[in-house]
Amino acid sequence: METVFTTNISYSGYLSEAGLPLQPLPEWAHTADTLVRYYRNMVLARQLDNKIIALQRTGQIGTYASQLGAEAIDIVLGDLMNSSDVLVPYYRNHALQMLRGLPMADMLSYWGGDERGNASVGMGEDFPNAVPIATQALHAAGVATAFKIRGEKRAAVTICGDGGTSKGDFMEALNVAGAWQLPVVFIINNNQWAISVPRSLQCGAPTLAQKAVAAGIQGEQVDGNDVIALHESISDALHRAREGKGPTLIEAISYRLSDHTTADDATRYRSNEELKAAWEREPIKRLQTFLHSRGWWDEVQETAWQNEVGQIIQQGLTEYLQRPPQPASDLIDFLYEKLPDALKEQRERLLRNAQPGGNHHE
Ligand SMILES: Cc1ncc(C[n+]2csc(CCOP(=O)(O)OP(=O)(O)O)c2C)c(N)n1
Ligand SMILES: [Mg+2]
Repeated sequence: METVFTTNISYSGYLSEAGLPLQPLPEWAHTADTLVRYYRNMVLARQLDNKIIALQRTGQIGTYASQLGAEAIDIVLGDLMNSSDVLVPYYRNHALQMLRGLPMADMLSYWGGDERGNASVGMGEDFPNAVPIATQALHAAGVATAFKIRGEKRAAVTICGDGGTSKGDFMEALNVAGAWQLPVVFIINNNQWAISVPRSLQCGAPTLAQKAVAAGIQGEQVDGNDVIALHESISDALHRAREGKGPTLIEAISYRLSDHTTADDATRYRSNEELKAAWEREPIKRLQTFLHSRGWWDEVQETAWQNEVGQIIQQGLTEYLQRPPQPASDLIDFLYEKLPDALKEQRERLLRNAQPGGNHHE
């Protein structure tokens, strides 16, 4: 018997949980600029996330999927993707969408139940949120196919959760990306839970990254709480895609520090000990410790930035809350090119019964 194929899956990390370098850092991490920007963006993402949950609790926004614990993945992707690349996100990428141009008020509108927030001009050619699990992986493969046919140096980037990797769509997308060597980067936000299903029950393989191997794609694991490791992996993958060197699958190991959504109560299925241990690994504190140790960030800057972030959020929030609600006729208006008679009548009735001012935020 001979071995016809073997492979290895790498795992990379640069900063320990305590914010100490685990290995020599890449050149760009020897200066403050990029890392301080990452830090500031993560702090903004987290404060905004907290604020949105408070809005949901007071009935001012709908069911919301928190990003708590996944900030590093979004922030680094947002920095490294070119505006000409295309993002095909899932429902946990608010910070990334905003870094790519989605105005905060539009993002809030979407989560407030107004679909117009999901069709924002700020999104450029990026795709809207995908709620059906893993369908976006195939959309990204389609986008990447177009880039390849046109000979454009652009990358399609798509993200899904650990649970999403069990869907046929995900495997189909990997397969076509490998077969056609498409310029696409697949990111798994492996936050250890798919609602109440733990990673251990999700898949029998020791890594999710190895799913790439069956498709002829490079697959790797990276510490998803470590902005330096993420930066290295993602910039390589984007470069490879744009240069026609093929797709990459990156499994970013993170942890969902929140409930699945505001409609969930994770205390019913996961232990406090596990959550407590995960807080020790979260991405913001460790980068803050590292920045402090280099003298690149201090308490004065922290206070100033926290205040500024508060104002930025307040501005977006005010804009959102002041928006007039969607006309009730929108329920019907985009369904047909030519409206059937029965719906015409219903449309009239909807408009007649619509409350002036609406009840959007109540
Ligand atoms: C096709 C489909 N099936 C089921 C659901 C219901 N659902 C919403 S989120 C979710 C779990 C997803 O977990 P994971 O992929 O790990 O992503 P996470 O939410 O943890 O980021 C499920 C099953 C759905 N949205 N779409
Ligand atoms: Mg998950």
